[in-house]
This record gives sequence, structure tokens and C-alpha cells, in this order.
Amino acid sequence: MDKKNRLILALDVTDRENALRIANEVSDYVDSIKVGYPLVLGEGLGIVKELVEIAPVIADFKVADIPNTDRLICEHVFNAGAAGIITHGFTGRDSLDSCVKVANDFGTDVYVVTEMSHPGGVEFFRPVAEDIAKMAVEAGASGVVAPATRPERVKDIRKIIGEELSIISPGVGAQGGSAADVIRAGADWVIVGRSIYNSDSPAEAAKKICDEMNC
Ligand code: NUP
Repeated sequence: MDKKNRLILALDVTDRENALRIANEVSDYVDSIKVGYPLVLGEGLGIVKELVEIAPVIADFKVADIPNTDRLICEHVFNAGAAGIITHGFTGRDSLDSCVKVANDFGTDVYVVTEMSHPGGVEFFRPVAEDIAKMAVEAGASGVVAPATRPERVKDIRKIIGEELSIISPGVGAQGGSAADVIRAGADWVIVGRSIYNSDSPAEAAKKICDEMNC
């Protein structure tokens, strides 16, 4: 993913018309559009094919299954045109290897969740986040997902993964995190949803976040 704006739009609206309108409005300010279950369950995987005409798409399916099922999910997602996928890591190395193998075949990216950004994200993830980050490096993932709500954890995770892997970081705005703080802590991109798509002017909201990050 080109690091121009350092901003990834989390497009969690559930209908095609709003999704395409918002994506078009913010396209100058985002490097990628993240789609997840809300939009794909609302409109089908075909929406990815439409959005890739506007910006590269990351599919946030937090893939978390046995290797064969993970492989099938990744193949569908990349055949639909996504440039990247978000997977869980707690399912173990063989499951992650399966996702990375498919991504390598397609020339796409795998981002592994380390510690989630919401308050409950510390309950079970905290003790294993660093091991998951290490595994992401060893498995050859492109990057990890780490919480903008806890920039100190982004710093910890950056130390573990080094400079080769990217950190994409949700939790800015609606969840209380600051884009500037988490970029300073070592994130490469922030992921922002509600603060942009619920705004009266998504483009202005996206521009404001970009300005905060000096991009
Ligand atoms: O730890 C995570 N936290 C998180 O919010 C991992 C995620 N993938 N996300 C996603 O980022 C979440 O599902 C949503 O799509 C986006 C954040 O949206 P918002 O809080 O900016 O609206």
C-alpha cells in the first residue's frame, strides 16, 4: 500500500449507495478502504469489486479458522479484488501460514490482529499480543493491527516487529485515540470509521485527520 495519506477509511456503512458516495468523497485523502462484515453482509462481496475502482481495499474479516477454511476465505476475498486481508493470529501458526501462502500467490497483504482497540481488547489479547506480533514476523505477514487507543502498546509492538512490517491502527476518533499520537508511537496508518462516515462532510473530516498527521 502506498504511504501517501497514512489514512485508511473503515467503511462500516451497510448499503452500497452510501458506501460508494463516501468512498468517492474521501478518495483524495485515503490510501485504502477497509471493508468488513457490516458492508459485505449488507451488499455482498461484489461491493469490493466496485470499491477497488476508487481505492485499494483491505478486507477486515478477522479470519480465524482452520488452515483449509482460511485458505478458502482468502481466495474468495483476493479473487474479489481486495489488496489485503486482516486475520487473527490466536488460531496459530498453521492457520496464519495458510493465509500468507494465498496472499503470496496473489501478491497481496496479510495484516494480523495483535491486541484489539476496544476496552475488552486487553482481557484476552494483552498476554499474547507480543507473541502474536512475533509470529506475524516469522510467518512473513505484511503487517499487524495494533490499538490507537493505547499508543504505548503500539510502541511495544513496533519494537517486536522492527521496521519491515507495517502497523495499521484503529481506534482514532470514536474510540478515543489520537491520530497524531499513534503515528508518533510508530503506526504507519490509522484506520478511521465513524468520525469520517458519520460526519456531515466526510471529506473535511478525512482532511482534518490527515492534517493532524501532517500528511
Ligand atoms: O482492534 C481493532 N479495533 C477496531 O476498531 C481491530 C479492528 N479491525 N477494528 C476495526 O476498525 C473496527 O471493526 C472498525 O471497522 C474500525 C474502527 O472504526 P471506528 O471506531 O473508527 O468507527
